[in-house]
Amino acid sequence: MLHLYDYLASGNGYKVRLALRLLGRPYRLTELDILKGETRTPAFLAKNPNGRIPALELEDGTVLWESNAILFYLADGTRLLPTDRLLRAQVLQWMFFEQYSHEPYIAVMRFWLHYTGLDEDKLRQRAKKMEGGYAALAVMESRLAAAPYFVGGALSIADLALYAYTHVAHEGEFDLGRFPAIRAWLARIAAEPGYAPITAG
Ligand SMILES: N[C@@H](CCC(=O)N[C@@H](CS)C(=O)NCC(=O)O)C(=O)O
Repeated sequence: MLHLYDYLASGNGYKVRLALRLLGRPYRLTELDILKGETRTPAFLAKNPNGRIPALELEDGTVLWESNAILFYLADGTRLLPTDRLLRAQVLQWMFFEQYSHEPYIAVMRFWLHYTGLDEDKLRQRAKKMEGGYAALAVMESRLAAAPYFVGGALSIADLALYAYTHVAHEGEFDLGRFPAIRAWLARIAAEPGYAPITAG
C-alpha cells in the first residue's frame, strides 16, 4: 500500500491527499510534526534527504518527494493528467508557477501568521509577500475568467496544486473578495466526488 508521510496543516501535503482521495487510492498515513523537527530525524532523512513532507513511499520502497512530482506520478494514466503533449506541458507550466510564483507568498504568509508568528525580519518582508501573493492571484483570476479549469477544460493536477494554498489564502490574510472566478473555481473543486478537507487524514 502507498505510505504517505505528511503534516495535516500542510498545503503541499494536502495536494497529495486530495489527489489520492479523488482517485480513490487507499494509503497509509504517518503524521510528522514539522514544528517539532520530526522531518529532520536520521530515519526520515534517509527517506527524504531534503527533510520535508510530503513524501510518498511506493509499494516497492521507492520514496518520492516534492508534492508536484508526487502528483505527476499519481495522475499519470488517470483523468487528472491529459495525454496530449501540449496539455501535459501546460499542466507542468501551472505547477511550476505554483511553486515559484504562488507558494512562496501565499503559503509562507499563512505559515508565518498561523504557525511561527511575525518577528521583525518577517514584518519587513510582509508587504513584498502580500504583493507577490496578489500578483499570483491576479494571474489565476485572468485564466479562470476564461476557462473553468487551468488546462484543457477539465480538472487536472494543475488545479489541485493551485487549490491547496489558494483555498486557505485567507489564513494568510489574502482577501479573495475581488477574485470571483477564483472563488467559483474553488467551489467547483470542493464539489468533486471524493473531496475531503485539508484537515482530513
Ligand atoms: N517544494 C516542496 C516543499 C515541501 C515543504 O516545504 N514542506 C514543509 C511543510 S509545507 C516541511 O516539510 N517543512 C519542514 C521542514 O522544513 O523541516 C514540496 O512541494 O513538496
